[in-house]
Amino acid sequence: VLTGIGRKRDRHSRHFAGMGAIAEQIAGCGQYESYGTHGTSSQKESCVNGAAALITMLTQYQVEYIFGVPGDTNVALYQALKADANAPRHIMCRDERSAVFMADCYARLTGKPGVVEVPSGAGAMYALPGVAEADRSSVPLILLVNDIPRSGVGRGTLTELPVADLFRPIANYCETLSQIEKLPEVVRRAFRCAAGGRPGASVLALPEDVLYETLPIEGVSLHVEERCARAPSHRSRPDDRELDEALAALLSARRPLIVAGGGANRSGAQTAVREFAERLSIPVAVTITGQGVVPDGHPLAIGVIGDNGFHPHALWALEEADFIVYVGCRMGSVATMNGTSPKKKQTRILQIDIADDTLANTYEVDFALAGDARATVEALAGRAQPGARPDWIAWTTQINRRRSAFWDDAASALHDHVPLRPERVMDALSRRLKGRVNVISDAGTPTPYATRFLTLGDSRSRLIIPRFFGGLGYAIPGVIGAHFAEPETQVVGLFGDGSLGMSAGELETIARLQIPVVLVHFNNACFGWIKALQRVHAPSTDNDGVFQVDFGKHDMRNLAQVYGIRGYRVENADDLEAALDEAFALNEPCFLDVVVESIADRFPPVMSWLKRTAARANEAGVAQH
Ligand SMILES: Cc1ncc(C[n+]2csc(CCOP(=O)(O)OP(=O)(O)O)c2C)c(N)n1
Ligand SMILES: [Mg+2]
Repeated sequence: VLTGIGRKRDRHSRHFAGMGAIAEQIAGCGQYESYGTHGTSSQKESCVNGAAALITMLTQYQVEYIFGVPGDTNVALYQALKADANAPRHIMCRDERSAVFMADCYARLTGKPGVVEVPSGAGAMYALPGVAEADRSSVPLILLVNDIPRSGVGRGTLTELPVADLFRPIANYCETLSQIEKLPEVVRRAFRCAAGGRPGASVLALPEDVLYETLPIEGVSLHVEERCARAPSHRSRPDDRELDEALAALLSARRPLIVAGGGANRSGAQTAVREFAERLSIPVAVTITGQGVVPDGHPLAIGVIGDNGFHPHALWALEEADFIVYVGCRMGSVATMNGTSPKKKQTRILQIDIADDTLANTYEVDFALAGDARATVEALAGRAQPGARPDWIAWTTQINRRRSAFWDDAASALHDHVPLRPERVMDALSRRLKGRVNVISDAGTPTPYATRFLTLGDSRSRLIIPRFFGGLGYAIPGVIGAHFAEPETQVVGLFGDGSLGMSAGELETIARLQIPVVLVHFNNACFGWIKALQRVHAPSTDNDGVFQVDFGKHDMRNLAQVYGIRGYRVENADDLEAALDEAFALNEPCFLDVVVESIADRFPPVMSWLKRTAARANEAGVAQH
C-alpha cells in the first residue's frame, strides 16, 4: 500500500499543509520549502525531521491524545510536539504503566488506537504490563519508545534494551526504525497492525537520532490510511454457505442462548447483537468483558456467566441451553469455568470470532464462523426471516422467572451492615448511574460485585474491567483515559486498597488535569482477594489460614487531599449516601474512602470458591455424624 509522492500528490499536499511553522521551529532546520508545492523537489530543499513528520502523521490519523512520560531520549519528540499547534494533546503521566492503561481505556471506549510515548530502557519496561493487557484484550494500542541513538547500540549505553524483542510475544507488530526514509511506512504498518484483524498492540522503537534526521522528500509519502484510524479497520465475514448452515442449525434449536464476550464490544457489535437477539427472541448472556453488549435492563439480557461475579440464572441458562452462539468470546478459563461449563459435547456450539487462534480452540465447536463480530451477526440477522422465528417463549419465560427471583432476593438481602457490604455500595451507585456513564473497575472486590450488582441505566454506558491479566492499578489511570475518550460522560473508578497502592501517583495527574471523576476506594486493609483465596484453600488445621496479605488501617482520604482532591471518609450507609450525593453533584475529582467488609470474611460470588467451601462444609458435616 506504499504510494510514491507522484501517485498521491493531492493527499500528500494536504498532509503537509501547515507544516512550515513546525519545521521552522525544529532545531537544526535550515531553509524550509513547503512540500505541498514541491512534491518532486530534491532532498536538500526539505526540512522536516523525523519527529515532526511522526507528529504530522499522528495528527492525520486523528490521534487526539498522546499519553506519556518524559525521559532522556524524548527530547526530539517533545520539541516537535511543542512546535506543532495541531499536534495531539500530550497527557503527562506519572508512570509509564499508567500511561499505557490510560491509552488502553481510551481505546476501549473510542475504538481509536491509544497512543503512548515513553523513554528508553526503564520507560519501555514499565510500559510492558499495559501493552500486554491491551494486546491480549484485542485493544488497539501504539507504543512509541524513544530509544537510544543507533550509534550507542552494543556499547554499554545507558538504558540500552532490545525493545522490539522484549515486546514481540505481546504485540501484533514490533519494529525498530532503522532509517528515516522508512518512518512513514513503519507508522502506517503500526496503525494497520493495531487496528486490523484481531486488534492489538504495535510497538515502535524510535532511535532519537533518527527522529532528529531530516526526512527526504523523494520516494517518501506521509499519507495515512484513514480506515486504520479506528478498529476494526475492516470487517470480514464468513461466506454465505457457512452462514446459512449455522443459521439453519440455530433455528432448529429448542433452547438457544447467545453469549457475548469482549470481542463483541471491541467490534462495536452491541446494536447488531441486540437486534439479532430481538429478531429471534434469543436470550443473551455476557462474560465480564462482554458486559454492556445488551443493556442491563433489556428483557433478553440474562446476566453474566463465568466464575467471577456470575448470575446464577445465567449459569443455569448456560447449562440448560441446547445451542449456544458465542460472539467474540475466547471461551477461556473464566467464561467456561475451566472448560466445565457448558459441558463438552452436550450442547451444539456456534462460535463467531475474528481470530484463528481463538476459534474452536478450547471446545470442539459445531460451527466456527471466522469474521468480525458485528459483520457476521449482521449477516446472520439479515438472513433470519422474521416469519422463521421459532417459539422459544417457554424457554425465555423460565429464565426470566429465575432472573426476577434473583433480583428480588438481592434487594431483600440489602441492609446497612457496618462495615459496609460491597453490594450495598453497588446498589447506592446503581441508583445514581441512570444516565450515560463509564465505570472503570479494578480486580479484587469491585470485579465480582460490580459484575453481579452494578446496573447501568443507559445503553451507552460501559463497565470496563481489564480482564486478560486483571492487573491491579488499572482503574485510577483508566478513569483519565475514559475522561478524554468521552469528556462529557460521567466517569466512576472502582478500586481496592491494593490497587490504590499501585497507582496512587496518578491521583496527582487527576488533580493537575482536574478530571471530574468519582473515585470509590474499597478499603479493607488487605489484599482481600488473595486473603480470601488463602482461606478457601486453608488446611483444616490452620484456624486463620492467611499469610502476608494484611495492610495497616488508614484513612486514605488523606492521600487524595494532599493533591487537593476532595476526600470523604465513608463508614456507614448514611455517610455513603451523603458522600455520593455530593460527589455526583460536583464537577471535580472526588475520592470516597469506603471502609468495607473484607471479602476474606464473607466470600464474594466466585463460583469455584463457593463450591469448594460448600464441599468442605459438607465433608465436615459428614464427619460430625
Ligand atoms: C499486578 C498484580 N499483582 C498481583 C495480582 C494478584 N491479585 C489479584 S486480586 C489481589 C488483591 C487485591 O487487593 P485490593 O486491591 O486491596 O482488593 P481487594 O481484593 O482487597 O478487594 C491481588 C494481589 C494482580 N491481579 N495484579
Ligand atoms: Mg483490599
